[in-house]
Amino acid sequence: MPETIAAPAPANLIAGEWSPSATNRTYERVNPWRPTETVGQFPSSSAEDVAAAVHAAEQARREWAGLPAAKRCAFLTDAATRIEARVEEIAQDMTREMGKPVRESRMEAARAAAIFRFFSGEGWRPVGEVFEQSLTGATVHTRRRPVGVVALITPWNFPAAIPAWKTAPALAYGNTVVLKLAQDAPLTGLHLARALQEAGLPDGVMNVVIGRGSEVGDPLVTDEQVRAISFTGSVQVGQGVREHAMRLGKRVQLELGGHNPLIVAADANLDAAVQAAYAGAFWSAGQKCTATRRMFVHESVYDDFRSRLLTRIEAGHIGDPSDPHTEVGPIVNQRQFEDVLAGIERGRREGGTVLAGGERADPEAYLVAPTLFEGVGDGDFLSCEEVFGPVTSLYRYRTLDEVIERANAVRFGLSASIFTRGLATAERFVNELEAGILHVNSQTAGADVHVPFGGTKGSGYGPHEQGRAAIEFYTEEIAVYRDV
Ligand code: UN1
Repeated sequence: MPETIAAPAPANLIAGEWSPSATNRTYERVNPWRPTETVGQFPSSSAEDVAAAVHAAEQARREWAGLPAAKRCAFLTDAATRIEARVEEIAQDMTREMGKPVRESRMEAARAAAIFRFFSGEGWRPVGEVFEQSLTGATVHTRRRPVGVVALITPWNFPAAIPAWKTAPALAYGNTVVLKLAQDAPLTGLHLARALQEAGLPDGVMNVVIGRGSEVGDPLVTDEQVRAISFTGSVQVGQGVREHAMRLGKRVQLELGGHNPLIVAADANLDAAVQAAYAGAFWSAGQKCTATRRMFVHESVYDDFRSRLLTRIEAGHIGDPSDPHTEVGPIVNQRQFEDVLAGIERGRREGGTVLAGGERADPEAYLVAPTLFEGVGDGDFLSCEEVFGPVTSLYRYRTLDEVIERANAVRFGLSASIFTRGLATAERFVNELEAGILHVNSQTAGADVHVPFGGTKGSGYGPHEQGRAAIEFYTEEIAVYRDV
């Protein structure tokens, strides 16, 4: 085992070597809870680093694809064990670098290990189907083949889970990888790379590049040796990635924003609905694309729900993300923090009433108090655009027809949830809500590792991620006609 991997070096990983950026440029990442505290210096990579990483992945591609899947997956099993052993260390780094409350960081680090475990099992699954030729009865069979070099562009808000759920299937199905880690949270993803390194993954099979999207993203997407791009991030950047990819004839998968509704029906268990509303809107400071942005409450229970939610907000623990009781920590960086405050201001200007929060909650940290609006019009900014923070709005509704229509009246379709005890109500919601992930009596966020994940409408593009669904993106299916 090379000695250079003793610590998660704040470096790129190219062809099995931890290396600084080609220009030696670095940037400093600060802790969003205490922005005077530096988390580390990281490489500020450029097109040159991307070219080296892609080249390494291309060199490693044939040999890796030629290994039996079970052998490839043995590396994932080993890495899963290493990640499990370091859940606490990974969680602490995650909290320090991007401000996720440690209770959620721990769950996420454990989830990354579970994702590696799930995909390690893929080495033992069938790789095709058998058919009879229609005229002769001779055999036709299909086979899944890896796509080749894949680029994985990942965000800061799930810095363990998302790199894991792209990397693990990419490797399991025989692709080689260039993983771009988010500038705001590189340390967490480096733990995953280190675990794979220590498991003995052959050099060049997985490469990691850290840097700015504008400097690293474009050369990565346009490099002709990159055959497929999986991207999670903002709508605007995602659309640019898709345009480039389509023009160049590459496979592309996008996970973008959401504007997720929670519906509280007249017959809901209100206590459970309030807990889910709080968690969905405010945990991780609302920095999830699955966070609850709109809460539609039946008029008969509106006042009751509103006062219980305000009590819950009052009782919520906000502040230092390294405190295990904290539920709402800081916003990731100053720019995002200012965007969230600007979104709140716009909500006020357009006539919304702030029932709770609405302001900075700590003089040093990028902390925004859980913010609840009322009186926001359906066509207003807050009802349509994603403000990536702990900001949500309450709406009153009368009929199921009306609420389904209003819930669907956004360009996004990632997740949605309903609280009801009525089977018929739940059934209509399940049939008619336009979203990729529907919850009956649970919050809008959260995703199980073995279940397909992805949005509809403007929330995503291409095949879903996670579970066995991931095979669609990371393999190409071929048909083999066998005659004698
Ligand atoms: C979750 O809700 O646990 O970036 C996962 C995001 C989503 C992942 C959400 N792609 O917020």
